[in-house]
Order: sequence, then structure tokens, then C-alpha cells
Amino acid sequence: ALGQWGRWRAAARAASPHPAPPALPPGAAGPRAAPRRFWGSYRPHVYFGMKTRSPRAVVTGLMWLQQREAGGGLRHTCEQGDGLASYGWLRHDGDNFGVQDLRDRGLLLRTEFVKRHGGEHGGDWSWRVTARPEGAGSPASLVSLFFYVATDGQGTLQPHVEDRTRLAAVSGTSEELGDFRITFLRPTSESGEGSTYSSYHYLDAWSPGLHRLTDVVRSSLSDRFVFSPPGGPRQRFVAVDTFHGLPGAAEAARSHLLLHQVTLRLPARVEVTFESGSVRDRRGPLAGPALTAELARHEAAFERRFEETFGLERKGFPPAQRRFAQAALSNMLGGMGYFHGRSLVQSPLHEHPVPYPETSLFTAVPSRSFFPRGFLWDEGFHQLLLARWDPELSREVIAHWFDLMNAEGWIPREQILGEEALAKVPPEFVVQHSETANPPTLFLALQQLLGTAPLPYLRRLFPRLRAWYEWYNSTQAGPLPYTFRWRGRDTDPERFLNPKTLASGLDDYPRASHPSADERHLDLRCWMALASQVLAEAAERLGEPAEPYRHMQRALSDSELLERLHWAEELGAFADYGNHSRAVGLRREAGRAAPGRPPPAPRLVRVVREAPRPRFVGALGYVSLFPLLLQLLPPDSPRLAPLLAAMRSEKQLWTPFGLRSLARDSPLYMQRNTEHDPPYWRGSVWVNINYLALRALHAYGSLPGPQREQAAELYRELRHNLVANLYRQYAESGYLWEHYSDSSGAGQGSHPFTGWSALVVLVMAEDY
Ligand code: 6A9
Repeated sequence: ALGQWGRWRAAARAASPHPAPPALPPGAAGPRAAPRRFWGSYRPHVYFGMKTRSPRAVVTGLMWLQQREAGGGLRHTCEQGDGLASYGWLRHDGDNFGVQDLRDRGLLLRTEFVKRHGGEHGGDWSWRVTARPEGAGSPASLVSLFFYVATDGQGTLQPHVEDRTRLAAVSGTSEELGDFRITFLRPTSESGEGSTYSSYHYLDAWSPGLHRLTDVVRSSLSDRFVFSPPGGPRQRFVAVDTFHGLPGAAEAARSHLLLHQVTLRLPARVEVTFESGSVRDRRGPLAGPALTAELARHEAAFERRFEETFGLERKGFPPAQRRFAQAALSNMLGGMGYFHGRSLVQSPLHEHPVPYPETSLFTAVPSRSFFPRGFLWDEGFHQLLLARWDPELSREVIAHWFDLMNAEGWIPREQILGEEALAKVPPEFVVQHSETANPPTLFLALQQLLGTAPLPYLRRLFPRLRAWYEWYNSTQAGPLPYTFRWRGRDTDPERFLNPKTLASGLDDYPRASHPSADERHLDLRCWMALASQVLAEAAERLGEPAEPYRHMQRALSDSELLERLHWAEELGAFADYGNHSRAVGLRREAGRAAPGRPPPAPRLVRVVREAPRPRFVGALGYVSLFPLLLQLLPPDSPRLAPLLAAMRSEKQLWTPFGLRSLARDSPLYMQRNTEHDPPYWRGSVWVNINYLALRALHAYGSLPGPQREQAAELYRELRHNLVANLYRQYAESGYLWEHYSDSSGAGQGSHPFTGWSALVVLVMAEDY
């Protein structure tokens, strides 16, 4: 019906930017408008590195190698496979400084940075890396530290080499940095005194891009070197030698890499200074005692600000638990990245995915190792925490996200921007579908920020808020008025026990067994109630018409309508509705052997033992709680009592570690979805939803109503369980995790995961 021209136009809109003026004025992230935030640890996917907030930034980074591992074990990008016992920022203020510990088989590395503002290009900074043996590690072990600087398609670098092998400094210039100089100081003892015998090597090479830096360095290593300190034992070791190009790399060189390798025995300390050419009144290098003093000053300020913001000492948390909370916040701040590139977008009208316009994104990330990139609904949760620490930072991140919007009002869910981000994603996950949503949690963050956000900021943002809201209303509408439906469920129902709903963020959480246009999804409806409320409040602050949003908010929180559409009497809870069978299973089916070949492994296929029909979906879990989670139920709602009972029942959602995602007595509890797909949102404890539950219980526990006591009691117990388990797992495993086992409390999935799991800080602070 659209016709060729209409189809072409619609398809073009999927990959064109929204016409409203950007929420972030041009240049707002740059060195002139925001000099204090120009440089930062904005490379969350590497263990230690910095860059500027510019599209093709010059980057700096660290790699290391324990020489006993003979050529293997070169550490650079955060990889779970490296098996580090722990790593993460312990203190990081998001602006000026950070302190990180990394534990790698007997080696403890502490990485610190401090910035010093001045000039017109983001000022100076210094690094300090302290290496010492720990546990089974021995002082005799030989360690190499590799400090590098690399360009990304613009800028020039000039090596300054001493004694033929020691890269003492790099001078350079780039579009946004002007002239600069990086100096690699000579190693000292751990306390900064004296000097330590070391061997020096350097590499000057060209890489196809930043995503190949590890390969360039690894392929340049040679084991022909001998470490021979005067009077000490000699030891063979590997060092960068000559680079002969990457096998099979036909790509043009884009990245100039200069790398300084220092090889030494532990313990030792190495410092690096970055000095900007436009800083005129420098009082001397930011190194040695001056650096120690600056670090101490920032640490003290951080401690004070942390206590002022979250009050954990006041609340009686012991020092170890406060350090845990500081680490959770700090790794979220230290995990912020600045990304630049183009998404790949598939619209239903396009035959092939098309590249989205070039965009930049300043965002936190869920996990530095496994998902070091932006995720839309994760970000709303991240900003709940960051808005407490630095509301201005939060507003900026939110503006970045809204500027990713296309002409239709859609914001892509997963942001894979630039070659480094792309290198971490398997091809089947790259394409973003322009009819697929993700929970609009940015409204959750905005709800908190609205009251204090400056009006000019809100005014710029508002047209985009409205467009986003309208996009959900028009593209995710359900079959009946005031109902909603996630688009983009898995299309091949035979392959899955229950076709996934990635759009909802709850991936494999059970929905109607047979996806259809007749579904109504409760969680999305509740998100839209929240969105309506935030739109109404924003409109009122700006003097824009708010009544349409208020009307929608009233309709979506109307108890009678909610009951009619979503109360499942047989479940005793709220539920989705759709074409659903209560009896599906996976059956092992032997594959047919081809002549002369061994029989293929049996595979799991779905069997449907009861014909599906339109009905409520019999799954009790996070989705059933949404009217409570988002506080749409009035405190005197008769439905509060059964929901609280389901939460508190150990047969259903209660565990000693938090609320599990799906009731233990639910048919798909802990069921695999395919032979390759273990249960994910089918039992595990997830911190983001537990946070919402605590927030709601806290509210219901303080409002007059028949459930007040019960809610307050649940609140205390749940808060205790969640905090105690996350802390215990952190102390035992060294990490915060993506989700937690409902049977043992053990951390599961990717780690470190200081995205929404870091909301534990707000739970400790009871700041909702
Ligand atoms: C897989 C594999 C190196 C899944 O935290 C991000 C998202 C959440 O938004 C979502 O709710 N995670 C949750 O169900 C992780 C998704 C990762 C998808 C990409 C690529 C990488 O292998």
C-alpha cells in the first residue's frame, strides 16, 4: 500500500537523524566547552587507558606481561579468559582522578591517574603504575610494562629515543589536543626512591586500527633477549622487536603506535606524564612527590564527597563494606566510555541493513570485559546512581542518548560504535532493528533529575522526549486500547522452548508460547505509565500542554482497567496475555545420519502438548510485579497483599539472596531455552529489578495503607539479603556480577558487572 516512493522514504527515515535540534549543543563535549571532562579513562574495554572525548582521539594505554609465561599472557583488553583474580576502580570521581587494583597471578598492579586542568586542550595528566608481588608471587619475577600512545586516523607522533632502545618521550599534535608531550619516567622503587635496574625496548609501528593494537604488539614480540642486572641472575625474556605486518591484513594503516616497554623485577613503580602545549604556568612536572600529593588530595576529597552523598559511615557500615560500595560506584564511573561510529540498522522495509549516521556517545557500560558498550535500558539504571553523584554528568549522558534518535523517534538498543566496540561483538548481534524497543528507563533517571534540571536543558531535550514517547505509543501499541506489545520477538517458535523477547530486556523470561499480534505485555504497559508521568511533569515545568500525558497516565494506572487487562485470577497475580500453551517442552531428537557419516548429535526440538489458545500467560515472576515495582498500585489496592505474599514465599520469589526472576513453582523455572541457551531470566536474582522492588517497598512501607507493616518488613529483609550477598560474593570472588544464583547466591554471567549491579550502593544508602 505504501508504494515504491513511500517505502523508500520510510526506509530512509530509519537511518536518518531526528530533525529536532540536538539536545547537546554542538561542541558541548569538546575541550573548549567542557575542558575538565575532555580527558578521561574513557576506554572501559582496556585494563588501563585514557583518551579524549573526540571522534578520532589519540589514545594511551597499558599492557603487561609476566615473563615466566613465555610469550603468552599479554594483557591489554579486559577479557574474562585472562582469569584475573580481581580488577576494577576502587576510587574514581569521574572527573579528576582514579585508583585501580588489578590482581593477576601473584602480581598486584595499581594504576592511578590524576588530571591537572589548564590551557585550552584539556590540561595535563599523570599516571603511576605500581607493581608488587602478592600471595604466591615472588620478588624474583620479571615483569614487563608496555605504555603506548596511538593515533586513530589523525594527528602525528614523534618518538624521542635515548640509548638506542629507550623511548623516553613522545611529542605529538592532533586536531583537538594541539601540541603535547608524553614522558616515560625511569622506574623507581615502590616508594618512589632510588632507581631500579630495567631493560628498555620500544616499538614504532602502524596498525590497521585501534582494534588491532594487541595483535601488532604480540606479533612483534621476540624471545631473543636476556635480562642481566649487574651481579644478579640472568633470565631470558620476550620484548618487542621488529614489526613485520599482520598476517593477511590488507587494510590500510590508520593508527600510528609508539610503545615503551620497561622490563624489571618487582616491586617497582613507573610514572608517565602528559603535558599539554597550551599550559603555560606549569609549576613543574606532576610526578614523584607532587603526584603523591595530588593523589592524596583527590582521595581525601573523594572520601568526603562519598560520605556526604551516601552516608554509609553514618549508617554504621564497617570500612570493608564502604570500600565495596566505593568500588561499585568507582567502577561505574571508571567504566564510562566515549564512543564514535555508526550502528548498522535494519528496518522492516529494507532488504539489507544500512549504516546509521556517525554518532558519538558518552555513556556508562554494563561490563568492561563482556559488554563494554552502551545499552539503552541499562543506561537508565546507571543514571539512577550517577545522578546522585553528579547530576550534571547524568544530564549530559542522557542528552547524548537522546541525540542518537532517528527521524522516527527510535533509539537503537545496543550501541556498537567504532572498530574497537565492533571487535567485541559476534556478527549475529550487530544489526539493530528499527522496530525493536527496549524499556524506556531513561525516564526513570529523568524522573529523578526533572526537579533540578535547568530549564534551557529541559527545553532542548523536550522535543526528543516527546518523539520517543510517541514512537513507543505508535509502534508498540497492543491489540486493545491502552495495551502494549513488544515487537521483534523470536520468529522461529519451533527452535525455542519459549521464543525470546530481547526488546523487553528480560530476554528469555516466559511470554506467550506462540508469538502473535494479540499479545499484551504488562511490563511495557507499566513502563508507558511511568513515561506518561514524566512527560507530563516535564511539560508542566516548561509550560507545554501536559493534559494528553496526564490523561494517558491516569488511564494506564487505572486499577479497574489494569485488572481487566492483566489480572490472572488462576495465577493470583498480574500477567501477560497472548496465544499460549501451558504444556510445552523440549524433546531430544536424534538427527538423521547422512550415508557414510556418523550420526549427528541429538538436538532439542520443541513439542507442544496442549494447543495454544488466547489466555493469560501462566508465569509468575518479575513481570507479574511490575504494577508494584513502578508503584502504579495505590497503597490500598487489594492486589498488594497477594503480590507481597508471592514475593515473600520461598516456593515462589523469595531467596536468601534477593528476589528470583521466576517463581520456583513456575513451569519454565530454570528451564533451558535451547540446547545452547541456559536459563537467564528464569530464576536468577537480578539487581536492577531488586532495586525497583526495594524502592517500591520502601514507599509502600511509609504510606498509610493496610499493607504498610508487611511492606516495611519485606523491605528490611530484602535489603539485608541483597546487600549481604553482593558484598559476600565480592569479598569472595573479587567482582560484582551480572546476576546471582537463586540457590547459592554465587555470582553468574559476566564480570566485572558494575552496571546495574552497582545500584547496591543506593540500596545501602536507602536513597530511592
Ligand atoms: C552478546 C556476546 C564477547 C543481556 O547488560 C546488557 C544486556 C541487558 O540489556 C539485557 O537486559 N545483557 C540482558 O538480558 C547483555 C547482552 C549482551 C548481548 C551481546 C554478545 C559478546 O561476546
